[in-house]
Amino acid sequence: MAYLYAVQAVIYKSTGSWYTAKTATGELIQARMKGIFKKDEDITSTNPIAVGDEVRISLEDGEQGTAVITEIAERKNYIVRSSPQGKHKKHIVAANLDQAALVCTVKEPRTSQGFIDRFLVTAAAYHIPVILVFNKQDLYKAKEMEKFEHWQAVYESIGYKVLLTTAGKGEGMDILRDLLKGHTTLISGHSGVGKSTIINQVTGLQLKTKNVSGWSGKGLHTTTFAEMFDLPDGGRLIDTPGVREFGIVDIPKTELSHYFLEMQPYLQHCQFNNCIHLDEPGCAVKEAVEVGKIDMDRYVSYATILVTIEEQLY
Ligand SMILES: Nc1nc2c(ncn2[C@@H]2O[C@H](COP(=O)(O)OP(=O)(O)O)[C@@H](O)[C@H]2O)c(=O)[nH]1
Ligand SMILES: [Mg+2]
Ligand SMILES: [Zn+2]
Repeated sequence: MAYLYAVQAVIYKSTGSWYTAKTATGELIQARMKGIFKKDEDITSTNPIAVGDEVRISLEDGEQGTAVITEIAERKNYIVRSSPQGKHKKHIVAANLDQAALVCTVKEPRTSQGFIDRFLVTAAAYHIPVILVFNKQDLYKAKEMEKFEHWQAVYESIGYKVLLTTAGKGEGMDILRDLLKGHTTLISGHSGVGKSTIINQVTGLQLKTKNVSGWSGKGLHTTTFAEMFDLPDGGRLIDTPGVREFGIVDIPKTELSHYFLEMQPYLQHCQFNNCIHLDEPGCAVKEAVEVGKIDMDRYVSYATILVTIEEQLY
């Protein structure tokens, strides 16, 4: 088979064996991989190409406008979760991100702090800044507002941006648009929190949104594949439907505290330099928790994540 010509493109969608690639001129081309080709040596992932990847494609002669992916550019970064094909295999969710927006809700469905903190750890490990978008403000009564304000204080003091929005009514979208402009942003969060509603607001698209299923309070999944969308004023959004959690991969126990950013100033003051801040004497992190300089719930998240890390892997 002969190839017509080769061009650079960016992967906008992956549905398993076919990829939607967008060229610099904005043309969408269906592309696939042929055979096995070299990819980043240090990644043992179950998917060699992910949304956000920059690739080189060759148009296929005789085929109907389809192309073959011949090269993948080195990734600036990528975010992974453990693969459905095995706990110790990685699945790349998206590549080449500038930042992530985690959409949270205090109500319908309730996002747990554990979920938020696991996401923040993964993002910090990949040096990806995070915006926490608390959506569905219209549903918050005094109790939920109190919860939000507490989280806002905690996360802003660590250095995260925190927004309060009612995407359903377009409220808070201007600030969000400003933060998204010109960047590639991964948008994540539980199903039903309003990701598609937010994407529709900021892109002008009309993606399907889904009612939160009544009895469980958990959302239903509408789509399962990651997909990238262009923003009207420049920049892109990557939707990751169906991704409930990102795995804490590649983080040794002794390094987890580095990704709880507010713990960093205390780390060098622990008595033991391999302190994991659990039961060790002279632990500066635990002292900071005791005097309220580190939020107790954040420490609980830390300890909870710590015990899930399997030491023998490192
Ligand atoms: N009350 C309220 N409902 C919202 C808001 N934003 C989205 N929703 C609703 O929440 C449900 C789930 O939204 P969707 O965008 O599909 O969430 P996704 O699963 O995260 O993509 C839909 O019924 C939306 O209409 C909001 O700001 N307030
Ligand atoms: Mg959705
Ligand atoms: Zn310590």
